[in-house]
Amino acid sequence: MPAPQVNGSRLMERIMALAEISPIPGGGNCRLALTDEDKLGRDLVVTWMTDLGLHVSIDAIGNIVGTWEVGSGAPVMTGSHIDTVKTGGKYDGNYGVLAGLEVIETCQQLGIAPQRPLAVAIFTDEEGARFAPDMLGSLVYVGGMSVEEALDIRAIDGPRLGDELERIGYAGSIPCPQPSPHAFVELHIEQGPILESRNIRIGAVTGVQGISWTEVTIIGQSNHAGTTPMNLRRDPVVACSEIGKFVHDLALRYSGNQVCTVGKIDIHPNLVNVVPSQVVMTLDVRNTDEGLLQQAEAEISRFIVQMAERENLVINTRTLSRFEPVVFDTRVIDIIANHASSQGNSVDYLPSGAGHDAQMLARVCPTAMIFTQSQNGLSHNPAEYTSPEDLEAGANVLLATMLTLCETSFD
Ligand code: HGY
Ligand code: MN
Ligand code: MN
Repeated sequence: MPAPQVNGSRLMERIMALAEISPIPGGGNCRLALTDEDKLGRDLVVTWMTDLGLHVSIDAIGNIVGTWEVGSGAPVMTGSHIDTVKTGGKYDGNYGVLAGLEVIETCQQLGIAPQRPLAVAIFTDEEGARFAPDMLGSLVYVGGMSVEEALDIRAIDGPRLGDELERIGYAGSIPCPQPSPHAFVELHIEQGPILESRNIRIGAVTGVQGISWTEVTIIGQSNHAGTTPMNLRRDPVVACSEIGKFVHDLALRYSGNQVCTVGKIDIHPNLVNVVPSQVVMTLDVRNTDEGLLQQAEAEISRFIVQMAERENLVINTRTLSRFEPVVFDTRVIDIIANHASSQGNSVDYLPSGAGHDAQMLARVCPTAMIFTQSQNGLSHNPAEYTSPEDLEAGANVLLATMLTLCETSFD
């Protein structure tokens, strides 16, 4: 009996329909977490879930779970996110959610009756771009942060998370942590260059690298740009520039999987003729090795103290996100790799450079991920692209993997 196949064009139709919500030039989307645009995306996918006859639940942090209530016991769950960064692509997160719906619709149409319920989750605020930390909804889902603490998080534009959840109508009543799924598998684009460079169609993901986000507030003294001699200045931009260069050079010095990014800089008062009074900048530091990540953090902290002393500044730091590297369950990884190759795909193993909701579900149940290629390794960019053939191939691996997980005991 040939393996069941998803309907690739139906999957693409849904991906393109969701991409119509808050499109940006270049073909991507801007649906920052808990904005009106995010609400519109949520409403559309909930409609699709309801049309499929799924039981739709919304929990206290706004996670949405659509469950096809067949079989018995804890569900096999897939899912991802549909919030985006400001310059997001069509596929980051969206693909994994919509492929989950495609898996269920395919089973329904082919009369496949899984032994366990199948669930598709939309986790709140995976990106962390508006409300840090990232993977917030799945973190709360598994009990890694209390609902109360999460609801009080402030957005970079000011609002309280709980108030935004109420405002968009997704403040659910189901408490967190939620019951653990039987197993979790997330389908996602790689968002990096590895699969394409190896000419591999499917990635069996071994884990997720460690993530360290820090907000650095550098306080100096505003002054006149024309009258203030250089030796009397307390200019926070000098420290900001040197910290930016330091973390870049550190990443090159560590090489390997070490990456460092300064993604956000806010200068106050941000005027041409005023020596700034304050700079707030962010550091995104990652490594697959926890020891090296801690070493990098320690070096950066020491350098920041030196900058404060040398430039006569006050520099405060605040951790926005800190997650250790995660290793996925080899039993799930093997199921993915076996299905991928038996379906005729080239397969390889790789860690994820990006954070994903799967890294949180891995705390509570057997979990792994499936990757498909990102053209030119591009992501968090409206030009993000994965071919329909690859998207369909990934969804077929997800279908087979979820059905096998339904029949797999992990005792
Ligand atoms: O930051 C990340 O790795 C993910 O996109 N939230
Ligand atoms: Mn993502
Ligand atoms: Mn992302």
